[in-house]
Amino acid sequence: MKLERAEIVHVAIPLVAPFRTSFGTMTTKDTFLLHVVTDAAEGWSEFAADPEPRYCPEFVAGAEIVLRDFLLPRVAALPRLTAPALAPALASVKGHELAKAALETAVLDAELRAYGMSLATYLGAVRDRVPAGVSVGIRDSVPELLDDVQRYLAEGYVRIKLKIEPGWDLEPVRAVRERFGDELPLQVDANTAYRLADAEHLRKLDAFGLLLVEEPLEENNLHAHALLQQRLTTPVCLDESLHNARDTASAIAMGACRVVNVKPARVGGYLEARRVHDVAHAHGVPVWCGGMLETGIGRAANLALAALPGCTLPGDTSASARYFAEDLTEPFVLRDGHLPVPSAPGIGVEPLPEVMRRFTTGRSSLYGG
Ligand code: OSB
Ligand code: MG
Repeated sequence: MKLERAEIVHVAIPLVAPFRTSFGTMTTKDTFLLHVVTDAAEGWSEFAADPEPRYCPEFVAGAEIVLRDFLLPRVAALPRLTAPALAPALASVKGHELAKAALETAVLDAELRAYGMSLATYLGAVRDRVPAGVSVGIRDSVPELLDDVQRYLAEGYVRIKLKIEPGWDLEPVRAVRERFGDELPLQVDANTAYRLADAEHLRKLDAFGLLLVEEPLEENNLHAHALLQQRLTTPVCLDESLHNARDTASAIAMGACRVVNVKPARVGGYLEARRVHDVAHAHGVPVWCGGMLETGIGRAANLALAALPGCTLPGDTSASARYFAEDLTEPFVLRDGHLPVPSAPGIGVEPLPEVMRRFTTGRSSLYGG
């Protein structure tokens, strides 16, 4: 393949409800779609981060510059454009995994469409539907939280993840356990809000039979996570601290995590995400596919990854209606607590032109055209 054009479409889509985590409150999904045109086919992807660098160092305006000035020129210079050729060609640009992931995914979408193969088949998916969990944001009061959880369970979600932070941890977890019972698959995500000095406090979570506690301590502090894991019976799961398969192997070897959250965007794309999965699976460490409140474009691809054999825990890939009144693609609908894995070529979905137009806040050409 040869790259002919690359453009980005900025979109801003209101969330159905504000989503609060320990790092901030989101009310709108504000990002861009990346559209690549090659001589063989076209591809789409979604940049996963936000306008502000609160979850990770990357952000929307920065990613646009990185793509335009550093990543796309290297990709355009490739004699033969294929998705696996991207990571080596982009290695001289440090970091920027989320921007690299957007580019690799759009190219992979085009390449797979040219071959008529789905991303799920390409990655080695073993399921055609995957169980859906849901990530429940911090609320002002416990009764409001219980209402949210009640509603999601009524919709069929098979696993609940509560966002926690200091001051919003033991009480909401206890309340959810008391109301919905010990059998409910339940986990928590701190998004780096605690310190190792909080270990005795975090140990109180052990009483609630949680599936895992996600990224409790500082990003990239594998040593502290290993020390914490020694003091907890609840499995530690890493999110922000895992940037590639090598980190994942180190974290597992050190005992810094007993579960892996794989987000393709965070590790530079689906090819590295597959390797993260493989490393964890080879060690018998359960994997699940995380999310970044993606539109249908990003979620379609995540569902393919969630269908791999090592993804033995329900992921954060929820239905369109959990995020948006109107999604950019045909909506993903929950059926018996599961979402379908797209089977059409590439990521299997496309933006609906009319809907995309309504949510578009700007367009720019980054290469060609
Ligand atoms: O830490 O997993 C996270 C959303 C945005 C950024 C980080 C995280 C999340 C979620 C929601 O927990 C996952 C989703 O439903 O897409
Ligand atoms: Mg997380």
